[in-house]
Amino acid sequence: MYKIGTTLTQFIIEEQRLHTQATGRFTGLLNDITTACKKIAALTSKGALVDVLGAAGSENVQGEEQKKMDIISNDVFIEALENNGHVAAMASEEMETVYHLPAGAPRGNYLVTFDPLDGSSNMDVNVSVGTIFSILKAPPGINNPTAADFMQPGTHQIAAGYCLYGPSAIMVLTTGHGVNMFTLDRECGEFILTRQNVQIPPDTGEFAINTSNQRHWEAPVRRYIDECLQGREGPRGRDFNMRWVASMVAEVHRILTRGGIFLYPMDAKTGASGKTGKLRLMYEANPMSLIVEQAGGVSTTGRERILDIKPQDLHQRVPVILGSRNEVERVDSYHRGD
Ligand code: AHM
Ligand code: MG
Repeated sequence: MYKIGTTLTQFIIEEQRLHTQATGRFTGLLNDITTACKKIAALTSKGALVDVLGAAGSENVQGEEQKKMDIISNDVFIEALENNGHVAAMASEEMETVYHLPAGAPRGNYLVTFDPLDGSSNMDVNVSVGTIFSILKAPPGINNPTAADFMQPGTHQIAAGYCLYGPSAIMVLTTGHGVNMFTLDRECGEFILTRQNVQIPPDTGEFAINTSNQRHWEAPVRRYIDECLQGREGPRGRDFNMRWVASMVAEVHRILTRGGIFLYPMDAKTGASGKTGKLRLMYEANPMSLIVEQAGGVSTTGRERILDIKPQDLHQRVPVILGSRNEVERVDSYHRGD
C-alpha cells in the first residue's frame, strides 16, 4: 500500500524497485506518457482560448471526422515519446499505419498503442474526453517493428491506462498488479495518488448503452436491455438507471467508481463488411479490459474474453461489454442461450 498523496513519479520509481532486473526504461516510458497527458490536459482545459475546438477538416483511416484536438493530441503524444529511447514503435487510432521512429532516434523495446483523444466529439460541448494507452513488449531483435509485431493478445499487455480530462484530470494505471488512480494537482503539476487498488462492485443497477442503435442489436443484448427497462415489474425485479456519456473513458471511470455495465455491442450498423462493434481492439478495448479485469470486473465480446482475442488488424473493431462481474456474466450467458 502506498501513502495517499504519493506522486505518480514516486509511485513509478517505487514499482521499479520491485523488479530487480528493471533497466528504468519502463519507468521512463510511463513518465513520457504522463508528460503527454499533462500537456493534453492543459490544452483541453483551455479549449477555445487556444483555438483547439472544432473539426480539423480531415478524416482518419476509419473514415471518421477528425477534430482539431484529435490531431493535436496525437502529435503531443508522439513528440513526448519518440526521442527518449523507450519505445520501438507506436500505433494510434488517428494514424493509418505504424509510426516508425525518426532516423537516429534511440530505439527502446516497448510498443505503445493509443487513442490520443477518445470521445473527441465531446470536446466542442465541453464534456469529458480522455487518452487511452496500452504497452506491449516489442519482439526481441526487431529494430523497426511492423504491424505484425503489434498483433499480440491483450493478455500480453505490460501496462495500460487512461487519463480522463473531466472536472479533474485523473490518470488511471495498471501494470498488472491492481488499478490505481492519480489526480492532477495543477498547481504543482504532479499526478497525486488519490485511490488505490480500485475494485468494481460485482453488482450494479446502472447500464450504459447507446439505445439509438437498438434496432441493430443482436437478440441477447436486446433481451438484457429489455429486462432492465422493465424494472421492478419485469424479470429482474428491480429498477435500473441509465447513463451514456459517449466517451468511453468517462463511462469506464464511472464504473470503476461506483460499478455499472457498459455495452458497445456487435451491431449491424458499425461493420462495413459484416457485423462488428464500433470500438477498436488495440486502442480502446484491450487497455480498458485489462484495467477492468484488474479491478475485479469482466470484459467480453459476448462470445469471448476480449483479452484473449488474437488481433488480425491494427484498426480491428470488436464488440465490448464490460463492468460489474455479475451483470456482464449475465449478458454472456444470454449469448450462450442460457
Ligand atoms: P472515438 O475514439 O472516435 O471518440 O470513438 C469512441 C467513442 C467512445 O468513447 C464512446 O463510447 C463511443 O465512441 C460513442 O459512440 P456513439 O457516438 O456511437 O454513441
Ligand atoms: Mg476512441
